[in-house]
Amino acid sequence: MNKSNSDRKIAIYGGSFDPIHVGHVALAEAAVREIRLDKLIFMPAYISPFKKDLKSTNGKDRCGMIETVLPLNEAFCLSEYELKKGGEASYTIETLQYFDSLTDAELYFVLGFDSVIDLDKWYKGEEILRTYPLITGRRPDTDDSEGMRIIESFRKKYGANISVLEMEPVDAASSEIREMVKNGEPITGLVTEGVESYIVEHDLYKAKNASYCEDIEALERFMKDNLKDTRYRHSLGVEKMAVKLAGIYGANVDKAAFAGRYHDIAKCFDQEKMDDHIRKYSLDEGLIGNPALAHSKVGAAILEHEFGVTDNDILNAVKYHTTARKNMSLLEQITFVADVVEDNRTYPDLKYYQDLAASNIDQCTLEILEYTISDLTEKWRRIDKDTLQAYEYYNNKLFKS
Ligand code: DGI
Ligand code: FE
Ligand code: FE
Repeated sequence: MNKSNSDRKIAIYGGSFDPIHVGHVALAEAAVREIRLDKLIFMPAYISPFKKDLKSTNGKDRCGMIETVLPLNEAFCLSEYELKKGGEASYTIETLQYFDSLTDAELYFVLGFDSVIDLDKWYKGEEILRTYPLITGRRPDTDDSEGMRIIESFRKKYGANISVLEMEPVDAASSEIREMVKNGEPITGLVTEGVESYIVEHDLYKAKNASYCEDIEALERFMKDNLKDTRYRHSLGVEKMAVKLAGIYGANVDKAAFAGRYHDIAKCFDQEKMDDHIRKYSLDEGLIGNPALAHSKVGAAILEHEFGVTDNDILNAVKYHTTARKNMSLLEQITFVADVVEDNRTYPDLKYYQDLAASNIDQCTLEILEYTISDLTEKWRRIDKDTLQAYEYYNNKLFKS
């Protein structure tokens, strides 16, 4: 239907969005801005679960990631039309015809540059080219003369209306992002912060052997059953912050995520349960009656004995996350610091400590210890020997030369 006289413009942006990355968002924003779209509908494609070679994320999570970018632009919205339709028959031409029949607006189709130049090979691709105005983007710094030549030939041959928007160079590809997450490499900058958090919180793209315990599902259940809501959110916040710091300082991102996520696994035990575990695992008797101090030691013991965690660095990161100790490993230090500076914390100097954590982790460690010691002193509570030794150690490390 030719509706080029319509004053409303709607676009459908199709793709796998596995995950949606900054390149997708940049193209969507440019399309809204330059074509003056009233609405841009992200349309994640249905991917058959039988395509076993293409291990793809389920539709729910791909939508969940898209949802986090919707607030970036008033025109953005999401449709589950193709996902709900499912099956083999999810052809673009049918989606476009369906939406076209629903609206008086002029309907555009947004797609990546590489997809446009392939379009005549799609099912009824020629009809798409003849019928619907297309929007794509190109990076000004790449040689795409071959692609532009093909686009020009589509214009001549089919009268195709193709807008090629000049884009900021963004180096993001979903397949590479999945691979990076799997390898424990940071993806900051390649996806928006919201998508990055979503990937961490939903454990997407992880190789199953990248987990460090025998039964990750059982551990997840244990965590959900034993932590209050705010403590659960705090744990995810520590995981996210630990991943960020691991990226900055070159620690193993997967181990940082694991230690961060499960560091407080025993935090919500009542005193009786805590004390039972101290006896059961023959931990220091001095911990009895002191759950604030015991939860880190008990947590490490549970991870080791009930969930088969064998990695000593992870176990020590959990064990010393409350007190710290002298000469911590990078992972221990990251866990200790991430616990205090994660995003859900609400004390007034949070931003200061977050910046310090990212720029000088030793000094951040020292300042946290300094605060802990003065706070405990004020409250007349006993200060653990590891805390005191850690303070002395990091003080010497920073100020003695
Ligand atoms: O578990 P979180 O609340 O996330 O944080 P955390 O594991 O650092 O625990 C904080 C609590 O631990 C807080 O109540 C103070 C206490 N704490 C930290 N270091 C010491 C300590 N308590 C004693 N008695 N001695 C310490 O050296
Ligand atoms: Fe803790
Ligand atoms: Fe904590």
